[in-house]
Amino acid sequence: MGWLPWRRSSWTAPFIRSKSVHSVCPCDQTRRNIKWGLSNRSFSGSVYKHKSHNPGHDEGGEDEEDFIKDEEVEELFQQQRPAGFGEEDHQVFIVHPDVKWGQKKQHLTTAELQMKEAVGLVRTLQNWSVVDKIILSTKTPEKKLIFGKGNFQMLTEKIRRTAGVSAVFVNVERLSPVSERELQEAWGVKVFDRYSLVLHIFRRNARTKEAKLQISLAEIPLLRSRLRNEVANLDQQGGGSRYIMGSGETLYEVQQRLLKERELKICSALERLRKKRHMLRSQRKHKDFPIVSIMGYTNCGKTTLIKALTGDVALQPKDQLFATLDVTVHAGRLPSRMSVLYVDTIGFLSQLPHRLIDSFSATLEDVVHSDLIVHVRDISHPETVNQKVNVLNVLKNLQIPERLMSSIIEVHNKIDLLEGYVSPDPEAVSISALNEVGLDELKHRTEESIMKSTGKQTRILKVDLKSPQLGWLYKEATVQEVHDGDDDCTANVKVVISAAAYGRYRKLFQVT
Ligand SMILES: Nc1nc2c(ncn2[C@@H]2O[C@H](COP(=O)(O)OP(=O)(O)OP(=O)(O)O)[C@@H](O)[C@H]2O)c(=O)[nH]1
Ligand SMILES: [Mg+2]
Repeated sequence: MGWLPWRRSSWTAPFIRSKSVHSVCPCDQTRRNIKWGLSNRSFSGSVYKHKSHNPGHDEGGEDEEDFIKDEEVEELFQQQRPAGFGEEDHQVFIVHPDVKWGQKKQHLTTAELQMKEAVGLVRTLQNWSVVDKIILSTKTPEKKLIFGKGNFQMLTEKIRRTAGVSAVFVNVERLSPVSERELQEAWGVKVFDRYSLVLHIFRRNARTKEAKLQISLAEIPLLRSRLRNEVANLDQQGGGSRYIMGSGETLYEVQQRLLKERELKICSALERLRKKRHMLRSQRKHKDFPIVSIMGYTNCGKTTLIKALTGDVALQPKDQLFATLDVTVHAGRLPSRMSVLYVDTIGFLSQLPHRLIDSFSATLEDVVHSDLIVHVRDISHPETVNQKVNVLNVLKNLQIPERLMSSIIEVHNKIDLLEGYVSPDPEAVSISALNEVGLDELKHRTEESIMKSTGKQTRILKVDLKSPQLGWLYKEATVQEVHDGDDDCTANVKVVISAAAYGRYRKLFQVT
């Protein structure tokens, strides 16, 4: 699914939300059609490369170069930004509406923890700061001004009296265009909600073409809101809904049409990236590497863990929310010497507006095709239980097959921060990714699970050294040991091999 230096002390609860991830993007149907045609080893965010027995990591990108040009993506990314999405820095006043009753009440957390998270989100943006904050109760969160009359007046006075405020962050999922406009008018500064703030963070952290396009797509609803507000303003001056002479369209309709065209352009560019990956995959010979998806709440230590498991120096864990915005693949080895591919994924966050998740869910769709999911938890986090619930809800909504859901390995990370930590769940693996503690057990558990899910087996094969059998096994399976056979021309070879590869071996070399 990254951003500002994330202070551990001021930590908060990030986010994935239990919401269907199937998106409303107009190119969805095309995407689905393409998806059905894909091999079962597809990864939207990345293409993996096989380098003999030392496959490296790959962040996807270079191979798609000629398919969609940087300039084309940059144009879409830079051309139209929602208001307030420039490079400017803000001094932010945070307002957290505390809903005490009704459907919108949050049951698994507290207003204080949610405020901490809000502070963390703002601080994730470099050079942004929090000038003041307030938790204010409301019985009418659905109303335009969110608060009752008295509280709203008090809040407005407080904001206007606070020196240096350049923006207000209202810690709700999404403000309606009308609310946004009226709050901006009342407070005289830019107003952000979670959707726009998180998108802002995404925008600053986006590096790859796919991330940039996904962000541009997620920004479309903000552009629509802005348009609606602009037209409302123009109408007040008697302008927006008039027909443009000779066109039969109003200004609003023209701008809406342009936005729709932009949306389709972005969808088509995303589709081209996917098609290209599909093509590249089909061109490569299928390699039998098991795939392990590393998932979890943002900042729980996914990237740190993969770095520790693979020694991949290119990986850069950061004390930031949403440091990883793209799915990347990294090769490592299990105790039997079997090569395995670890997939680093975008972190989850609770109460993230579903349209945002929709845009990024494509990067998670392919997790469905992995052989194992490792769920990493920051066990030192005050909201660790809430985070687990969020992550599992999202996984359910991704329609992960039951075989994967039931074999998830839960990892309790950052145990170095909790003295003498003993997991209450005997099935969980306790580790410190940072200090590389507990990784051997994790690798053994991973291997055990993969052997089960892939049907791989350890076999001892009698190999004819005059034939290319041994070379083939080195390429297609994991050779663990080679011992002299009964004569000079044979060897006994211990391999880990899948049922499919063993079938191919027997057919190719006519072994019974
Ligand atoms: N103390 C401690 N810190 C850790 C451990 N593992 C990771 N961290 C720190 O936690 C922060 C986040 O680590 P990342 O690996 O970037 O987390 P992530 O889950 O990939 O985060 P996103 O990509 O933003 O979702 C970094 O500052 C890490 O150094 C650990 O075992 N102990
Ligand atoms: Mg990461």
